[in-house]
Amino acid sequence: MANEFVFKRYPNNPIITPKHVPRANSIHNSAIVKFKNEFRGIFRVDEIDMKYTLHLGRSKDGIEWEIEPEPIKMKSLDPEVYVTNQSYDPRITQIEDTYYIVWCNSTPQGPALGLAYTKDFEEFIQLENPMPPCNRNGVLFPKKINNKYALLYRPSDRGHTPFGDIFYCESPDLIHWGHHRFVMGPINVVWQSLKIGAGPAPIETKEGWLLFYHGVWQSCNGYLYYMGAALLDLEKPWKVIYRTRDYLLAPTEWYERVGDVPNVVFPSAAVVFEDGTVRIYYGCADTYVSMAEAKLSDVLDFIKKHSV
Ligand code: BMA
Repeated sequence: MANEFVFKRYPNNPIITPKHVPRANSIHNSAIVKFKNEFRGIFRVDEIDMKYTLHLGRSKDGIEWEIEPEPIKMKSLDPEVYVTNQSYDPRITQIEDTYYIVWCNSTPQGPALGLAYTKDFEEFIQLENPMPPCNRNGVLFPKKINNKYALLYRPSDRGHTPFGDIFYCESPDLIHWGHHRFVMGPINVVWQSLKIGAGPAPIETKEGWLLFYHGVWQSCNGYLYYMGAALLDLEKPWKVIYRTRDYLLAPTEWYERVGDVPNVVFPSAAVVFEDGTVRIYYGCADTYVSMAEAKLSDVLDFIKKHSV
């Protein structure tokens, strides 16, 4: 089965452009979930002073969006948690009736994960810093594993790192994190040979946790970002059962090729529908948000047939 037959891009991509927010330079790498009978999103908005912040978005169908012009103001139980005016690349995970957001703060000591929750997408409460800098691409699993909250993250450095591995850790209370395990790193397959990072919240399937991730390689003209997927063990998610050799999505369309950072597809949200469709929302060229859909069963078949 060819790649093109697994994920189909929405014909009217990109669904979000900078025009959605008056001060936006670009809107990309954003998190979207179903909420009641609607959709909610946390959007990464880079403004015209190039400050990047998180904005709330609301949608009835997941395609037409209204995005708040002002960034989300989170409340914090502890004034010492990372509070920065530069926040980016959120992921949302629903655990029971609570939506947890993990994102990356630009701190003077480097990129650092932030963690907050909301129950209504009106009030956002920021929790303890889950990890010291430098860290990116954090995302929670949608349920406790072995009775603990479980998080994927990627140690990094202060710049656009030429390395990146996915790690796993767990916590009894979302405050104390431990049991750190290596999950997977770059491999000798060009599009994922430099670094990788977790995408949307893992999806539970009978065959394992389905994890979409981005893989990066470096050409003579900079970094290129692709989407792959893996199946992780349900009980021990640091054990990789299958991992795609062939990519599932590559930057081939104009809106993925041309933008502030060319040649980037950056999966950051996945919504599963009752008919077995999985919809990926992904950042495009650090400028737009687009979506692509596939049958979950086709994705699982693809991963198994095209595994390393
Ligand atoms: C990464 C992050 C992402 C971005 C990507 C490509 O390091 O900064 O936000 O999409 O680079 O520029």
